[in-house]
Amino acid sequence: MTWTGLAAVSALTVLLLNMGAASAAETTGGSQPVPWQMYFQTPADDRMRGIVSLHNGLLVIITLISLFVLGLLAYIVIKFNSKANPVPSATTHNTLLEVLWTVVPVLILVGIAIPSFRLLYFEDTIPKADLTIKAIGRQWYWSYEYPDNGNFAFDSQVLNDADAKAKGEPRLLGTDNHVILPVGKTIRVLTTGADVIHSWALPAFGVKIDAEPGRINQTWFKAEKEGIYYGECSELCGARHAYMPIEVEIVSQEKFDAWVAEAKKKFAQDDASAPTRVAAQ
Ligand SMILES: [Cu+2]
Repeated sequence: MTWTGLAAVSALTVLLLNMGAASAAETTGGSQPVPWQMYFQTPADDRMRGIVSLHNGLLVIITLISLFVLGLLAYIVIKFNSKANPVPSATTHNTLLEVLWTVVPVLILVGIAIPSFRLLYFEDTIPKADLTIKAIGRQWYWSYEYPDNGNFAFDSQVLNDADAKAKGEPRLLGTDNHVILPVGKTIRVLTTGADVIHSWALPAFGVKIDAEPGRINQTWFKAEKEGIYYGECSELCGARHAYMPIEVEIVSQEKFDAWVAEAKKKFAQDDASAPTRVAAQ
């Protein structure tokens, strides 16, 4: 197979996978998994777009390398088996070949490392945050605190199937109280665990960060479109690990302000300095 052929196969693979993703794409914002989905959820910010494009690039590179190695193996098996080549060559060294098979892989790895590190530092460097929230992983639900908006806090529990259906929420992803955040703002998310290690993950924003007891981790994202985005606890944390979804609704600043005013009353606490609440179950 020629190099053009190999490139065509790789491009086709990427195209097919992307078509799968595109069919699940929504123009209005919001994101959740769909049945039989094999590719990423539609990216909702620069961070996730960066992850997807790095993935697509790597897919082309590893496909080409795999096909190249497979081709070499097939060539050797056919050309140099004992029937076709009864008297093997006694050659042991080839300086040019040895330099090439060292230098070329190094160059490929450096080529991969550059965009990879660029993305890593983009994710790691938190821009000046407009708003901070804190997500606390518990066995087995999430609690949220809004320190910038009056320090109210609430628990977010999974809906049972009947309630989810009644509220029009996806099964095992909808929650009774969900996170609401403004669109177009840099949101800093602090995470911690109250008991064991959990992980706060929101695939459309490329966010996945451990929530560890005794430690605060931080990450960020910036939503471009209003809508409801779903995620799940992504660190195996116990018996009901599968039942602690993450539901984040992105709304306009006005709607957010109105919700904050309401939430301050709804989730008012006796002692603002002790936002940790007792489990509802
Ligand atoms: Cu968990």
